[in-house]
Amino acid sequence: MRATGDAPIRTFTPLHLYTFTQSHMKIGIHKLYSKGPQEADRLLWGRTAHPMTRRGFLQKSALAAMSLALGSEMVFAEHFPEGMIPAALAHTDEPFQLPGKHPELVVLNDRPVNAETPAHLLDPKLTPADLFFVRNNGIPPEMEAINPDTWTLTIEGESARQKKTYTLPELKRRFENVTLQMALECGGNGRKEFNPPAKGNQWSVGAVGCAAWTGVRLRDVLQDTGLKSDAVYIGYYGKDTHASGDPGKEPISRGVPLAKAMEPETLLAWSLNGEPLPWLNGYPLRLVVGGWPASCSGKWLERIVIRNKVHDGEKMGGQSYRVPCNPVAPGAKVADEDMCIIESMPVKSLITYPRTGAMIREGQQLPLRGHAWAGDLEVKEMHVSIDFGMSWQPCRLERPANRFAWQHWQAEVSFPKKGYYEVWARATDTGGKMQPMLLPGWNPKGYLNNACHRVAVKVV
Ligand SMILES: Nc1nc2c(c(=O)[nH]1)N[C@H]1C(S)=C(S)[C@@H](COP(=O)(O)O)O[C@H]1N2
Ligand SMILES: [Mo]
Repeated sequence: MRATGDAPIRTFTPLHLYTFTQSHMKIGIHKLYSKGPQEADRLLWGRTAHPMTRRGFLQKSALAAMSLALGSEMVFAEHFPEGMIPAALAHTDEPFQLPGKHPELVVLNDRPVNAETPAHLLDPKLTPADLFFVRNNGIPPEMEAINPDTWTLTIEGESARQKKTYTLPELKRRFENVTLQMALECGGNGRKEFNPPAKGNQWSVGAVGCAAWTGVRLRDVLQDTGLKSDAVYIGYYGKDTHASGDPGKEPISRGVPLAKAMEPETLLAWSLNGEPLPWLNGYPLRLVVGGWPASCSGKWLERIVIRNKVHDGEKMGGQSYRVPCNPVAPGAKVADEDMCIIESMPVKSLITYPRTGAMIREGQQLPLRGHAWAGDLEVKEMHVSIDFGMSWQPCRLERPANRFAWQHWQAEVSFPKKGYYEVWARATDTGGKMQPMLLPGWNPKGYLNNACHRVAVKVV
């Protein structure tokens, strides 16, 4: 699903676009195999090795994926050793492609998989499935082991009136189906810019996307199970497994206060842009919690617990998805008890056209566009600057399709003379908060960087 209405990029072919600042960090096949051959097999081909022989059994789908890459069927595939790069591919170091994902997604890490979308590929009004970023804390369940017809979701917990299990077809049949556009952004999006650097995935600006999600309201299902009067929080559990292989450990199990869970937009979703969820984005069922860190939106969702206290699952405590309750100096150590759970995400925007490095002729106007979002709030105003924030020009800003959808903006700018410029974009939310021009408050884990997005432009 590409952008609706005006055709993106093509409209502007008179522009000569080239890239002089982009460095695409991608992982080649050798690096991938050197880091973990079994994992590489699994990631590239969906192959899992036989635990005893380390050979043999190659699933049909893995065989198909390999055949596709090699251009013909590998005839003795059952004897091809596990963790070995097919010779036909071994002479190249082509960046590998994630299953179901666009080749230009920037892979930051493959164990677990983390990949972000370059800003210019976020230009469509809704982010296409193959371009939707991926943030995995563990190892996803094997695609082959997932059957959407028998998939179940169990609701339980100390504050549930009963324990109840629903199959996915039952959820679809029994509760009202809703489709909403909602943006998801990783709490660590923009971490790359913090100084001193914060550990974790070095996201640039692309750990965000906005899709049309179809599902049922979590509220309807929780009410069907029944809540005790002391219920205050929910927590999720997914079918993915801990990267260490330890079955006793959860990769992540986060949650939200009951009030957020009960909002009419909080969904149990099985579809993204009208298609089943992509495997890496939680197929066949996930939570979608608008406006809050995407870590609240559990993937491969199997179980929800209704809690009588703040959920204490993996990555709820310590310093995970928390920021200092009060501002701290860059580099400061902050005690766990002085860290507060991130709730609404801050106001933010992206320039999705042109891509950075755009080159235009002197005297030409440059059309600009992008999206803006503001957590639980709405974006009220959008501005751009070509003089490093000395003056700001207002943009046209659309209303969101529904609460939690990102909003589209457009503008045209002209430049006084030939030379190098940067376009900076700044959104303001309905509470009057603006994006900071450089960096917001430093925090130990590098969350919530909502600094202005900027692109380079040359006028020649
Ligand atoms: N089960 C499960 N759910 C999960 C995660 C995960 O690793 N496992 N990652 C979370 C985090 S940190 C983010 S940012 C979003 C990313 O969603 P996406 O991969 O569909 O973009 O999923 C969240 N839900
Ligand atoms: Mo995240």
